[in-house]
Amino acid sequence: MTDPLTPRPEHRFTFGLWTVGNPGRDPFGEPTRAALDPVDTLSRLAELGAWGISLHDNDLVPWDASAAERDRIVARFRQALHATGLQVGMATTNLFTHPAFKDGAFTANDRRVRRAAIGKAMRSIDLGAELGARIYVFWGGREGTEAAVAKDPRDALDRYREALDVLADYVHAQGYDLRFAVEPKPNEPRGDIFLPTIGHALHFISTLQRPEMVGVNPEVAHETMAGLSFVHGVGQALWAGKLFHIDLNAQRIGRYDQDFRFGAEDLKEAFLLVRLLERSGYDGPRHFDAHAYRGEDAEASGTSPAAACGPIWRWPSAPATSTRCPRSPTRWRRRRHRSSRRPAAPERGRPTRSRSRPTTSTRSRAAATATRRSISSWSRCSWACADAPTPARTRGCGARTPAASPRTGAVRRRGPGPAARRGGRR
Ligand SMILES: [Mn+2]
Repeated sequence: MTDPLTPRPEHRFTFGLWTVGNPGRDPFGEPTRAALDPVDTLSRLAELGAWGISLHDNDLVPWDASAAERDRIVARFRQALHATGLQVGMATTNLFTHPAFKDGAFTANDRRVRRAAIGKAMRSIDLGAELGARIYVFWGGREGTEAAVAKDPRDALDRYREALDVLADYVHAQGYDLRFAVEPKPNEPRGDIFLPTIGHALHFISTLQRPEMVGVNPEVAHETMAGLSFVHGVGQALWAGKLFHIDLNAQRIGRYDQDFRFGAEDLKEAFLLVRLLERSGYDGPRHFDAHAYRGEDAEASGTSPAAACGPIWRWPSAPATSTRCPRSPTRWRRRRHRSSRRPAAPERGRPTRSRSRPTTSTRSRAAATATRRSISSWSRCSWACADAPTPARTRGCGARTPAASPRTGAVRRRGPGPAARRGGRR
């Protein structure tokens, strides 16, 4: 008889390619071990009963790969997915490693960088859709400041919102079955990051043009860094019908981003989180964003997936698919029965409430046209634009985008923003 605590694909455990394949680099030290081939990672995860993987564009396709190389790499990876039966649970864009993003991506003060970031995100969204991802995460690691005078937070939020609006329109125009999830974090690598907590992100989402297709991807470590209760944050996201994805790991309050294994710190909070997710009927990926220790190989570093997820690996999970609880079969069945009579949890379907959509009904036709134009120009925008040495090269990149603010260079939507609706800026 199969051990009910042995992980199986129906438990929906997923791992980031960047976690299992983490080479052990940290801010003070170079890598301690060789990088793993993503295809090898797939076979190992499949053996261990994982459901899927997640990836940044550059976890799979190197930064400087040619179009032909990219196609070759993606074809080989797709073949491995097919062979192992693993799914891509989530995809995202690396908008933080390249020096061009030193001042941010969507919120950078340099308009060329903002356009290049949107172009890179579009190509990465294409990759995610091609690999079958249904969730697309936005972690704005570089969207912030060290010197607060360098960036008015209101301008940054305008730019951030515009980028997500354009990308949501792009997904819609391409007909992709993809929803967005914003991942909050208070700091690191920036001194302060915009959208620092789940609550900030939930409000920001309510100002978007397509709020129904955007939710959150909260991470244990990120909320805990800020000293907040992760369970309460996740609870509010569930309550709002916005828990689209979740990043599981562990963290001590007030420290740097430790990314320990889930359950490695504060077991009570970990238990309460699992209890909340199970009771809520959350059926998205159970995604581990824990980094392996800095050992020299898989054994020493806990790079092996079983070690990377710790106690949660034995999480019985998904009552609907568990046949019995080894400790108390009767009670387990009773709980399943009760939960099956409950109305569907809000995150199971698309959100039904529409009162949090202040912009859509008031948005002018002109603004819609401007956004459509932006898509067509930005989607042609090449990454090279960010490093373009001459104005002549940049003119071809986003030349038809909406007018920029003469003061800040921020590209604004026509029509009133939230600040104007509140009575204007002072
Ligand atoms: Mn994360």
